[in-house]
Amino acid sequence: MANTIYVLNGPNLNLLGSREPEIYGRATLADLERLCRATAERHGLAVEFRQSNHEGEIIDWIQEARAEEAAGLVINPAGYTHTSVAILDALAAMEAPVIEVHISNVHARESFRRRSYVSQIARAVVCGFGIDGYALAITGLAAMIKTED
Ligand code: CA2
Repeated sequence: MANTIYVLNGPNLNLLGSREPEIYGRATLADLERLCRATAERHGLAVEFRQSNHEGEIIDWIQEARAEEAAGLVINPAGYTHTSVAILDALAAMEAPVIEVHISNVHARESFRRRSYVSQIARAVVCGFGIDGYALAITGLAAMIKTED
């Protein structure tokens, strides 16, 4: 899967576009998936796009990305960003680059959102650009993949 990247989304991101538009915007998860596919395609990459409300399922997908030798992984762990050592451990086992994305600027919100377990292993972190942050993350990841090829 040398040309495939995984884009993983954590809990409640299935609600995008339906609530809290002042924080998360009006785009839906389907809009986000289209944006990720279009951006990846421009860089010659295929996308496995997933969302789950379950920590274990996200960990299974991270392990799948590793087993399938994905070229890289973009993850918005949502609330698990701030709590999950298990997701950190799964990501730490990845050799391919991992990019952390947040739709909102987590540093301008409640103080608990400033701590991210995932940032410890992420090659880059993007936050505060709305869903455009995913396009920036994929573009940056594509450059890393190309350089490290
Ligand atoms: O800004 C982000 O992308 C977050 O990862 C989103 C998480 C939050 O816990 C993180 O601190 C920052 C929450 C995702 C919930 O998404 C919703 C979207 C629309 C309506 C309600 C929730």
